Amino acid sequence: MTVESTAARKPRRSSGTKRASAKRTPQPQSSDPQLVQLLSPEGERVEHPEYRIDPTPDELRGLYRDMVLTRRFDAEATALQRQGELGLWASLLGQEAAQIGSGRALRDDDYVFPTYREHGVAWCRGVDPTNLLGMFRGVNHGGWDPNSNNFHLYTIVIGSQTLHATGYAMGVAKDGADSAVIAYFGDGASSQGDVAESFTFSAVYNAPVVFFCQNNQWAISEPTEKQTRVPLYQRAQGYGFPGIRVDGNDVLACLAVTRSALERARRGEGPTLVEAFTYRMGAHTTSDDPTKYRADEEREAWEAKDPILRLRRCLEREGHADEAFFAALDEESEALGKRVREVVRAMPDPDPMAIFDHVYADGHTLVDEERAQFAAYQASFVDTDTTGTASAAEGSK
Ligand SMILES: Cc1ncc(C[n+]2csc(CCOP(=O)(O)OP(=O)(O)O)c2C)c(N)n1
Ligand SMILES: [Mg+2]
Repeated sequence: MTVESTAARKPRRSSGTKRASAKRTPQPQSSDPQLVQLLSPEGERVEHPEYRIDPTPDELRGLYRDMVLTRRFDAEATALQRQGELGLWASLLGQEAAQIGSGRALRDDDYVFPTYREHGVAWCRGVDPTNLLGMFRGVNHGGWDPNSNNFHLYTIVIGSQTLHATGYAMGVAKDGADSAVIAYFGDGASSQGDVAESFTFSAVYNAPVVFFCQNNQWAISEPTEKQTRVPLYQRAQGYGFPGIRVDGNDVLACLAVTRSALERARRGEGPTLVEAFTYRMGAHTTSDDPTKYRADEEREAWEAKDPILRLRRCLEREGHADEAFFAALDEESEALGKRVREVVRAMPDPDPMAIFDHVYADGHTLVDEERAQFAAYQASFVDTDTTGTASAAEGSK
């Protein structure tokens, strides 16, 4: 060993010392035994020692229909944002299997705590897709009654819904009910303290909750390597509950794994972390431009694993769907797009003063003051001056 290399290996304390650059977290391959897969990207069934599923042809076609209609709805919402009808949209493109598979594993009495991207899960819960758009159009603060479909409102504060889900699940257990709770969150959210606290509480209190992490590889422009040094599903071990990684582009595997985790919760065996390994094929939201931070080849590689194409290949391979089925579904998709467009455009603007309602149950002097100020401001836009003298707008300055 040369003198130079010994010196280079000595730890130095100077603040200017450069640290070794971070290693990339190994990415699993489709053939990874730790990745549960029941359908290959070519649409062939894959055997798994622990997870099996035997859907009828009708159920297979149903899952396909769910994914196609969800994607069509999502594309329409993206277009509506581009046309100025929505302020923002967070597309689920590429994540249809993770959402439909897990969503169809739920029972009606189970309760869902979503992020802002769970349009496919909302679909499975029976929430009218047009209701998802009110908040993105800025005409309401939610758009549906969470208790009508056991589907909580979209949550933008990253990771916070895992705490809501945990608390709710602890309540379910206290009630002695046998329903389960599922919390959706992303790879980026896994770095939040709220998620760590949820893991601790749910484990210690044996709460009937499934943590469903859609690892879509990106948290806006931050790759998963910036969130973790170990595969995310392995985090569960440190909290004392099982973690499982599933091919998030395989709807059958997502259905089987989520169903099993929910059953475990119902049996009183506590939480499970499911990491659905998938890919966000679109932008983070319509405000984002992923070409600034990721290579086209990455997206192209994932296109070959498209969740919808995969199930279509399976349906065709096994002879469960013919051209008439696909043509009818195309028609249904177009009708959905048309309905979404018409309903959104007809959404009435809210009364601007309504923002002050429901801040406090019994009113508050500060809110009353702000309401009066805002009312005066609104009135300042009313053109009451027809004589050419001072207008209301000037008077309010
Ligand atoms: C507490 C909090 N911090 C930051 C943000 C801004 N933010 C919005 S989305 C996002 C990334 C979330 O990434 P991930 O959890 O992987 O979910 P994905 O958007 O990929 O579905 C961030 C940082 C936020 N909404 N809330
Ligand atoms: Mg993400």
